[in-house]
Amino acid sequence: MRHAPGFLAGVIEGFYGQPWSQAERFELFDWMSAWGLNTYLYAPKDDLKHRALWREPYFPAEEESLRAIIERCQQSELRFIYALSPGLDIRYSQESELECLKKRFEQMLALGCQDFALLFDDIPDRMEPQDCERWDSFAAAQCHVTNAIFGWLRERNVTGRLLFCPTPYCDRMAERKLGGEGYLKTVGRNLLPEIDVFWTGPEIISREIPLTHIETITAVLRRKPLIWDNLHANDYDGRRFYCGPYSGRAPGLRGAVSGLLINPNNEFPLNYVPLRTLAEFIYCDGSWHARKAYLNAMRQWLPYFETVGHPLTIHDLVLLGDCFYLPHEEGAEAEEFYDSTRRLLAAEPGKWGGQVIAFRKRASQLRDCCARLTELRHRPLFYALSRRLWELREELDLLLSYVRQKVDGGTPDTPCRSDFHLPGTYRGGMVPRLQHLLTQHSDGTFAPSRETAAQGNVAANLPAPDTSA
Ligand code: GDL
Repeated sequence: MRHAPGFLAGVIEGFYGQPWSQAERFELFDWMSAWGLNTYLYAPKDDLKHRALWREPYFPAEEESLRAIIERCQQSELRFIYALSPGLDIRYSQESELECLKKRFEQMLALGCQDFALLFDDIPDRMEPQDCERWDSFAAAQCHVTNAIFGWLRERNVTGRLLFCPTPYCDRMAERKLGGEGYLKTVGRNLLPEIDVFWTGPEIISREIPLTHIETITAVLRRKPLIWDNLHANDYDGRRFYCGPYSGRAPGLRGAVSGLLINPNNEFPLNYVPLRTLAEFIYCDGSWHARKAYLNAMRQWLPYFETVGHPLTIHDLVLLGDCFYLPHEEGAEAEEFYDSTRRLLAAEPGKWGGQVIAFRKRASQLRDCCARLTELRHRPLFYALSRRLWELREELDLLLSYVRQKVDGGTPDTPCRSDFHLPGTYRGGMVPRLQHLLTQHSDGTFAPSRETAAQGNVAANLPAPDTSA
């Protein structure tokens, strides 16, 4: 499938946490140019000079590494877009602030950069009193600054793109009136039509991006949105990663937006399948089969899993990948394993019968797979996986041991213990304790967990403190 000229397809380095290394970026560019992706957006949230210190110029060494990225993109015929996020503390009405933006962009122009972005996501949605005197809305102030930068770039004969990320960048935020009443309408009206506007869909992490949803936002923004896709981003949950396929989007989306850029996992080596399947989605004819694309991409990823010992099979890799699939769903094999294990544990051990054999086989396959991956030759890939594999293996060991004790250990109500899962070191710490205080229901609402509530009842039944003294 051919795309409109100027259609942006590619990757945003736009997550919180440690930015990718130069070597990782160069490998990314190799993948992208081999697969037909055309755009890389530099926007690592925790590069201090991208956000917190946006006014400070780059040091020469930093310039050199940016120059190398730009040159590498040029050699690979990729569009390099440089993003700056001044929104944490910019004073929109001060000329000196505009000068700081220009200074930074000037520095980037000198390094060969031609395309830019101004991002106003994840910032406090209020302005300084002087700004409020000049503009009646946050959106108007941001549009003013962005339009001014656009004009300034054009005066320098820069023909590249300028992208803008609004403060409410998904439906949910707009519904909550983030950025103030009518924010997006003001952007639609005030922002110059040549400037692209980012949008993440119905949610920050959108399970689906329906076409009807895009039609509505296109009317408001008065332009096709540019999708900033967080489907595979994992910066918000350090225990997970997502190696499932690009999914929940229909091929018709491609014609309805000005581009599709994904902001994927922090750990670069874990992004093979997300990026490979995105590229396939970009070029597919007819309908899109996410699972089929996933299985194909997994086969291509398998050679990265060479070990110093017993090799991993594609079945092992798919089972493992299914445990770290997508934010809203496990892959089919992991889901099936979970369901059958849950059913097994819910039943009386005396009635387990043949299910135990099936459970042991599957759990052991997955457990052995985690163990074998410690012998990966590709160490960066192993290091990216290792904490998650450790955790998965630990849970599987416990389940296997529980089932073994119930089957072999005398009466069904003999308590189960494990010397490797002891209170304090197993699932311990402040974060899990805090996590247990509230429970989330399937409709998204929160309430005190059963344990928390039970403690409340105990407290409520205690005799009133003696205040007579
Ligand atoms: C966000 C941030 C992004 C982050 C992602 C996932 C946008 C526009 N901004 O809200 O930097 O990686 O969520 O946590 O998506």
